[in-house]
Amino acid sequence: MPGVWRCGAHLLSLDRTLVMGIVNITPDSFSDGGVNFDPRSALLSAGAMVAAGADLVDVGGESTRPGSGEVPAAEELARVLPVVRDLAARGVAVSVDTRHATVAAGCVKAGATVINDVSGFSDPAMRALAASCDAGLVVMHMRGEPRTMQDEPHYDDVVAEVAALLLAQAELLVAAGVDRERIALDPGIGFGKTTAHNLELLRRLDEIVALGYPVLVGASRKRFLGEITGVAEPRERLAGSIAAALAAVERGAGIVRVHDVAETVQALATARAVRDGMGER
Ligand code: HH2
Repeated sequence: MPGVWRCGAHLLSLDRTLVMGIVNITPDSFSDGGVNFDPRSALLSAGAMVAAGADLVDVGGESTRPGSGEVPAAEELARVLPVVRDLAARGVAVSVDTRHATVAAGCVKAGATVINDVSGFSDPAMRALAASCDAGLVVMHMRGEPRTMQDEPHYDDVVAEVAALLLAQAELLVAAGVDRERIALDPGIGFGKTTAHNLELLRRLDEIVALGYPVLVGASRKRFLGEITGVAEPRERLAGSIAAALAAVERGAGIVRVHDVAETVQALATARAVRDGMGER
């Protein structure tokens, strides 16, 4: 069901899996906290990701790891704005990872072409902003909020419940005047979910894909990979991250959000070549 994802000036083809590289300008993100807190380091990391084949760079100024608290919006904006502005000026498709409408608005003005909202556009101010611009939108599912979301999450049927909420949020955006082709859905791996929930969402991802929107999956380095493999250090979860990305793509994911761009691009190219051959080359 490939097509396009309309993200401002960028019309992204979904014929091939899109890779979104992660740059967290935070002191406390769970796997790369502090590494890119300095804007110069963030720009260098982002540039390396683009050179390695990233289609988009997702810039975040607030960690949403389990247990984290909110960062004031003004502080978050000050962290991300210079990096967003610089990358956008270089023609990079920039996504801003925020749940704050004022941060998203500032970044769109500075050239960001995607708003990635882990709270799924549940804030009416976010939906109003979405309707007033032409950025791509990532509607992610989160149960609760980061501070408390891992306190015994319960679902009767996690896939059905996540799918229903994502569809409802997408319909709210469409009703507000947003073009469907701007919307991507994300089951929110690790956001108010146990390892069993995350695995079921990956195993039955085709049910989310069947909603008819491009699906983004962010499993990179996450805690459930540590639980499966016993690898405690997030930066050492590369192999598990790639296996999860490939499993998601096999079930129809169109976009993967990853820390390790070069390695993921290589794995995806190999999986694609096995499936389709090498074509005319
Ligand atoms: N995961 C994280 C943050 N933003 N956005 C989307 N759409 N999907 C995700 O799965 C997702 C996300 C958490 O990962 P990370 O940014 O590496 O860590 P932190 O929240 O600690 O900054």
